[in-house]
Amino acid sequence: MARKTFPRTALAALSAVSLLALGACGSGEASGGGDTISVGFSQLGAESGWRTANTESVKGNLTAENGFDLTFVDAQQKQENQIKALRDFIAQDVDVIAFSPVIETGWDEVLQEIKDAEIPLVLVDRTVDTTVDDPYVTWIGADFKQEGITAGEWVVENAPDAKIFELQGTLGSGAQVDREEGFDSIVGEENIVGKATGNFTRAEGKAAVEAALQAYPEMNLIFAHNDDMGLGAIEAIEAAGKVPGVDIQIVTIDGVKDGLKALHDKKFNYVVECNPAFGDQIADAITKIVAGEEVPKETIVVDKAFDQTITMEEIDARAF
Ligand code: GYE
Repeated sequence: MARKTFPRTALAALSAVSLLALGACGSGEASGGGDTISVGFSQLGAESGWRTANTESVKGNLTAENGFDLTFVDAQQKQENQIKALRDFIAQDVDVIAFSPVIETGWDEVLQEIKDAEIPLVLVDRTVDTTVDDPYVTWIGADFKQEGITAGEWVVENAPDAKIFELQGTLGSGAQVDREEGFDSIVGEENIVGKATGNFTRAEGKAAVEAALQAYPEMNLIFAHNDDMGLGAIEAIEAAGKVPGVDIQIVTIDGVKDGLKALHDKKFNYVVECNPAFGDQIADAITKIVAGEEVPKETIVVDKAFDQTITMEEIDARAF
């Protein structure tokens, strides 16, 4: 698939193009500061604790003090809003565009427009699946498939006979597609009694588990693609008079504070981290691109995993 390959050949050319573009229009013209880099950032939403932490990290690093003029737009999980924001950034002729795509497909036209405008693109967090050749300079995000594999390995080791319900993230998003592929490859499809999406939100996660409790009375383990949906699952399970973490085990991905507290309270059983605090790496990549320096085609943000032995000190010491 196109998004899985990271051709390096066009990188040098793109960097050169970005330099030329900067030379032609004048870096930081709009904001007045000689070295200011204007960045249009299309965030996909504010659906989860992870996303909130990621947004804070982006805004905390792409600051005026650090030399950036940031236009930040929240798309509220709607692709059409993201496409509009991206077109606005092209019209503004920003120095660099960064965005986190809500789903993988449907970007071909706008990615081509960005390319035609010769604005370097930094892909953040989620991946794209596009026919456009070499659409971005660099991608920074987590290895979602590996996160799913790590979660699956815990299940195989600790609950080998589990009847699993998989609470999927936004369907068609890189985070959903790859986590599911990784997890299912380890536990085996035959051990999964049902699947439904909770769109990465607490409310929709709760609703999906309410329905699953009816549809799959045998389920005794939920794999939630993020903490927020797992927290919604806790509410649904408790409302049904069952004990989360015991009657129905819960494995999640993210490791935001609320998720790790649920793990410490033994309502979650295992949490695979997905670190959202990589705004510094985004800022660094953008600075290098504008300076014409080479950047790697992909940067994987490193994740850990936690079990119920986690302490409150560890949780309190975390930045997100
Ligand atoms: O796990 C989830 C968020 O794309 C990695 O999106 C991100 C995911 C994250 O809504 O909480």
